[in-house]
Amino acid sequence: MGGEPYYGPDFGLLQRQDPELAQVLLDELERVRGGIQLIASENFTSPAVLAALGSTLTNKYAEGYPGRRYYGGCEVVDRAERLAIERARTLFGAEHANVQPHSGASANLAAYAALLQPGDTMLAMALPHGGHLTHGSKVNFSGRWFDVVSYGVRRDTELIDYDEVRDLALRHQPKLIVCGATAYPRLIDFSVFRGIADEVGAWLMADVAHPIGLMAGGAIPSAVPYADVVTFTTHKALRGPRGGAILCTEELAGKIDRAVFPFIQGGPLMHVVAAKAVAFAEAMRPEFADYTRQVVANARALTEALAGQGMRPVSGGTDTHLALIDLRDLNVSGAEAERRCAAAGITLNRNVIPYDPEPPSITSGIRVGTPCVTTQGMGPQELKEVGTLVTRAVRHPAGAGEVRERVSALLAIHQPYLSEY
Ligand code: DSN
Repeated sequence: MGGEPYYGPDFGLLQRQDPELAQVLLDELERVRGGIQLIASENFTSPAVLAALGSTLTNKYAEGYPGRRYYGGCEVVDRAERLAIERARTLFGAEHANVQPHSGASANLAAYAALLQPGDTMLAMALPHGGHLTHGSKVNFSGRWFDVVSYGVRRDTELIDYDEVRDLALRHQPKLIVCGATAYPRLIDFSVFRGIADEVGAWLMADVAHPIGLMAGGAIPSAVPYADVVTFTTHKALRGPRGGAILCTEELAGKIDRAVFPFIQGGPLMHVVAAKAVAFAEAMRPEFADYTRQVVANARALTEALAGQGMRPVSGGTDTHLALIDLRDLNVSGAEAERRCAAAGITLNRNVIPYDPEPPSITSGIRVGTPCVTTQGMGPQELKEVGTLVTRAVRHPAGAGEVRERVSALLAIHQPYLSEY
């Protein structure tokens, strides 16, 4: 490693033309390079992805789909979208792909629009147990427009209670069952969900925004063979641009496409679609498979180090890229731990734990993840040290300066966005 940082396409021009805004970009780059990033849903895209994002494709209106647009001049951007669709289908072994959703929330909105009518019943994981806002939270469209029944994790094992899922499905006869989570460190058994969905005649949707990158690299089993619809984001472990996508069976292809456009979105963001194509191609390389296995090994090393120092992992550990840490025994809230870690140069987020007595603004837990640090080239040895640094930052706030020095030493070797990245 070494050399000049990568700033994005023609950064010099931006600096000359708009130094104020250019400084924001520089400061953000300095922020991420000056600390350890443990937010489980973030990553560092490749310079090639950034180049596509910074391209002239952002100028083009392309409502519709390749070969069926409502604007002239789409023959070139059609090629970008066709590449993205074909690469997504190949990468995930899916019958159909829609690469236009602007985000994971938009992908979920489109999936619901394709499969449900307002007032229909859906069964999904509760947000306080690791689900997502769009899985039926009362403050979200999903909770307002649908009759949502929620399942959660068992109090003793902190694992999904599949018996409860089946009982609720039999009792409420949902039209749609949603599996997938944002703060669940364990593997989800998609075959069990498929069986329950078949038993009650429901559609099965897997929102795998978090682990889709690990599935792409083969580090964990894929949801695609089991779910009718798979929604995901492209910017987490998958390491692509910020955005969403949907995979589905051929049977649902028309419904999903019409739900994305014209039902919930207008013109697609063609520069982002192009960047998704770049990321899908990168994820097909053998190095990406190695990366995903390393992400999981690193998460395990980090979690074991934390557990060994009295930071209890919810469910006892992790099978994925993230861990959820219960801080109640330390008498430190998640919000306070987040602040203490920030003071020591470590970025992570407070997170509710199952059956959390604290509200989401405070929480009793923190969530840590390894996609970023793995992209930076760290391995299990470094992650053990990161576990020690997180523990010290949380337990001994007065020693933040010392932790920060060790963070800097680690970052001197492992920095994102150098020319050899
Ligand atoms: N907000 C994302 C996360 O951090 O998990 C999920 O959408």
